[in-house]
Amino acid sequence: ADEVAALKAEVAAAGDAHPIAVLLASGAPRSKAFVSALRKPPGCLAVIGEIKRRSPSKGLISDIKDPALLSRHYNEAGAAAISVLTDGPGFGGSMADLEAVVKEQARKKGQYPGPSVVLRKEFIIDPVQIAEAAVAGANAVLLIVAALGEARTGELLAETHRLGLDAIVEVHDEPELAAAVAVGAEIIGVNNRDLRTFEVSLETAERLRAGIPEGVVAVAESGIEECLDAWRVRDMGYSAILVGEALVKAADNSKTDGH
Ligand code: IGP
Repeated sequence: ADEVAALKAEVAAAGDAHPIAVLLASGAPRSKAFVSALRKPPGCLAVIGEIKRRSPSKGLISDIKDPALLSRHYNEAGAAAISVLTDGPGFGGSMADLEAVVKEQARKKGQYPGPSVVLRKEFIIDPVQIAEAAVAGANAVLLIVAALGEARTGELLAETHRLGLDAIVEVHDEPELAAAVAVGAEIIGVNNRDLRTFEVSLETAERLRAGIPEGVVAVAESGIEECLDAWRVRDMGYSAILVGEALVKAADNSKTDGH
């Protein structure tokens, strides 16, 4: 909340010309690039690779020297999208990480098959953070129903679309799923990790799958450690997975691109 207040003050001090102020005033057309990247035919799975340095439950995951290089490795391995944690206190991320990954995605455009789309992973509570994500070049944000409640999730989803971005609406139980459906989420992420207890179980994804309407992109998040886990959620009918720790740890993060 302090960071949001600071960002708002910064934008206000810069006046109407600040790119975030301009975007908030005028909105932007939607490309739907992110949602399109995650839509897969049955039997196929889109992978969202996450740049995750640390977490409250695991502590240090990896000392990532070069987030742009890691995102390129994800692309080379066939990822459909990149998720970048920008939360500093809990996850060691930053807007600089997001900007580095966006820049790399723009640079590599055309070098690999597949899309170059980026999710800003942050505890979003205010439209100014969504505008900040858009100005930084992200294609989507995360909206967590457990933190926002149904009404606020709906408001922020409308703002996300007005600002030209897509949103993953995150749920981890039946009432939250009902709220996500009620507000018209186009992408629903089922988090297998309970953010309060940190307990992880793929049974959450299994239990909630039937409640995700046809036409909505179903994403299984957290706790996917090996191929068998991915195949399990694919067979439940998910079209995408969001993987952090397992992919971060599979890469050699000690190197930089040499720039
Ligand atoms: C990735 P894992 O278990 O593969 O590292 O999880 C991702 O799902 C997790 O980072 C996540 C998250 C969140 C982090 C899901 N929802 C909300 C912060 C906030």
